[in-house]
Amino acid sequence: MQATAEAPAPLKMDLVEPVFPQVCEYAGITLSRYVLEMARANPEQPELNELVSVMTSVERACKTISKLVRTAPIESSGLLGLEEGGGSINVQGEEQKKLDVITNTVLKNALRFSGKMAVLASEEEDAPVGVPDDAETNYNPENREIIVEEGQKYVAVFDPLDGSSNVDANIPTGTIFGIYEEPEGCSINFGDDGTVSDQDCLDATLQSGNRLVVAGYCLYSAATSFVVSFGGKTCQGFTLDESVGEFVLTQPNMAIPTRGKPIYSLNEANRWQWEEPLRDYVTAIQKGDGQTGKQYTARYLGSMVGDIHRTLLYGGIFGYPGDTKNPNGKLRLLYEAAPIAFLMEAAGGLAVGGAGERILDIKPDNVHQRVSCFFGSSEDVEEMRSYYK
Ligand code: AHM
Ligand code: MG
Repeated sequence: MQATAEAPAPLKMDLVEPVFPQVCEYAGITLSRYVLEMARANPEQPELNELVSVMTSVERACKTISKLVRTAPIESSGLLGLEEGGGSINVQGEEQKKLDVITNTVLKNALRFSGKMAVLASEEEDAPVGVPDDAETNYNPENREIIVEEGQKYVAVFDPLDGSSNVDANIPTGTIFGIYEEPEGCSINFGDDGTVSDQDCLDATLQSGNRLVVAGYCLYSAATSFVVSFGGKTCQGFTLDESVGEFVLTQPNMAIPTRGKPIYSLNEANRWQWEEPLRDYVTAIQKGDGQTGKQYTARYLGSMVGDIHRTLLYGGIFGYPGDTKNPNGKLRLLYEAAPIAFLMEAAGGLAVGGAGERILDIKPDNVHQRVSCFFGSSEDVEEMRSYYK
């Protein structure tokens, strides 16, 4: 059984994976080397060289956020608790933590100064923000011939600290990011004062996940893990070696088991608001009456990046379904569900919405749009969908 009826749209890039015939026995394969080799392995895609600086910025921001999250519980750091003592609310009506705001600034600045960004959209920003190219002003003040070439520009979407409501209790959190190319024919027009029209930014930002060129997450837990897919064909896992401050390849070519460990991961407090087929599925796997005959166990952190990391490694199913109170669930399509769906499919898993549609094929209508979603081992996700037939 297929979870989606129509043939999915192809991915944006078809990349040759880098090979590593020689590996330094002391340093291993670092994330920086992987990204550089990816550009060398695909010389016919020169824009990958520009993605190198974008990825360097994301990597640096994640290392900084990892350090901030780790030191936050130390009282003198003053990083825990709510922004402005609790009065600060983001555009989605949620209270902002101090760390939500700080980590948003860290990631935003890192990306802005990569010089490759056209637009940035974040869970913590009301609307996408344009990034004016300041190269000419900074390096060509006398209006001489342009010395800094304009290259491919990118659109970044991110959730700087997903699961931040857990952070005071030292429960894992994560950064989720996705990088799109600026759409063809799109030119973001900056006014004399450097402002950009909301519509220009929106048009560049509202792309479906199958247009992603890179997506990934960084999990801040007992170790800091960075999982990334270039092009959506493979999924690579790195771990931060804190002694040298480098991400090292520890889980090459991550592949989610077709049928996972018997684990389901859902906020079951919402069970009585779920659709009946979903309730029936969960009841069946709890009793050992599902296709495997095994009794499933529940694992739910309430912090998606941690739940997704476990699901990628062990398999099973994770979801945040819509319910009668919130028909589209809780998770945001653009900067939460789509980047995770990109990784999940790259690892051989499935990522579907509430009607069984492929999440990567859903085109967002607005930046903070929510989507009912399920991710996991293909056989587990298909078994769940079979209850809807
Ligand atoms: P956030 O973006 O405000 O941090 O919320 C997203 C988080 C996810 O990490 C997690 O899967 C979900 O919220 C948990 O929500 P709930 O507490 O309703 O189960
Ligand atoms: Mg979030």
